[in-house]
Amino acid sequence: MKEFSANITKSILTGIQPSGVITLGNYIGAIKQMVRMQDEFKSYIFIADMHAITVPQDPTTLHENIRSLVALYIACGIDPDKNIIFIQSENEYHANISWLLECNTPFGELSRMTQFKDKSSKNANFYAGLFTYPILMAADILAYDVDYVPVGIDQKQHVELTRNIAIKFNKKYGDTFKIPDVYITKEGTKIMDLVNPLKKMSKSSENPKGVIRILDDINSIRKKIMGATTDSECIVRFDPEAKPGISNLINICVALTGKSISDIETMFEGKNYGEFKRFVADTVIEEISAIQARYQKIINSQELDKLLEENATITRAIAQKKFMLMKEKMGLYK
Ligand code: AQP
Repeated sequence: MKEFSANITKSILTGIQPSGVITLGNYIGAIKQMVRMQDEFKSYIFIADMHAITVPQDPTTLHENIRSLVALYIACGIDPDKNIIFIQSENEYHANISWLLECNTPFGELSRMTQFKDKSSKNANFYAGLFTYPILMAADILAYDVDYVPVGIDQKQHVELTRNIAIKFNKKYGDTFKIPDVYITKEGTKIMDLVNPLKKMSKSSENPKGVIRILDDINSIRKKIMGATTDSECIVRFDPEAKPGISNLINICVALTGKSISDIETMFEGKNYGEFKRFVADTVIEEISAIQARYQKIINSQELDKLLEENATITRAIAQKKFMLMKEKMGLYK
């Protein structure tokens, strides 16, 4: 059975929702970072399918996206021998732990979550799961006694809630959970929509022209980049406020080439946006076509099934132990 390297002592847990095929934003903002962290931390990387269903999903598409995301994680460089990649809903203890935590979370505290306020205001017919989502997230984290949770600033409040729930639980019932720390990921890597560069590039976006998906065909990726919104200044200059479109394309180049912003500005001094966009398109296509080639080899392989089965067993055993301890502490029948 797989074990983490003995030299690595600190652990993290992170996940992505299979709410659509992942975007260049998810790749740059989350996956590339997971790849960087895999030699430094024991990483539990999961497919957050139970979080995805807090908003309506088409069952057939969701099912496809779950397996596809596992294959994409690996194709993007997440090493299945160094990380534990697993599907959240394959481990029923996440939901079991979540319920016990739900019965230990003050309603008032949960009501303060700003992401819920944002998301529920966009759709009047939301489900209760959207409200209790942060408690499931607390269960995901606390089940594995992880040290850190790498998140963007938008998720910081949820990790703080997790800490509060765990601290209160430990105080009430005795030592049960490790208290995790937020690991705030670097700013500046937020990739924006190509059509509306004031909006984040999102999996569930309604306008496909603004979003590059990792499995898009190469010609359509080129078209989307060539058609990206820019400005009339015609100078490749980084200025997110005055030039959000061009700055977004510069950010994409910086993330994929390792060059600095000023390197890119210098490279395109006196050149037009068409030339710059061609460079951005070539850079993105080079990276994405390599990922797509690896993906094709993985998606239908039996090794993927074996890996998921093995990791479901490993993570179930860990989370079951935590669930049993919680039951005992809370006085439930054991
Ligand atoms: N545009 C982005 N730029 C940089 N990072 C991004 N992430 C998402 N979009 C960008 C990061 O990817 C991870 C995915 O998290 P998630 O699937 O839980 O949900 P999300 O942040 O809501 O991502 P999406 O793509 O916008 O999904 P939908 O459309 O379903 O809401 C996170 O680490 C996030 O920071």
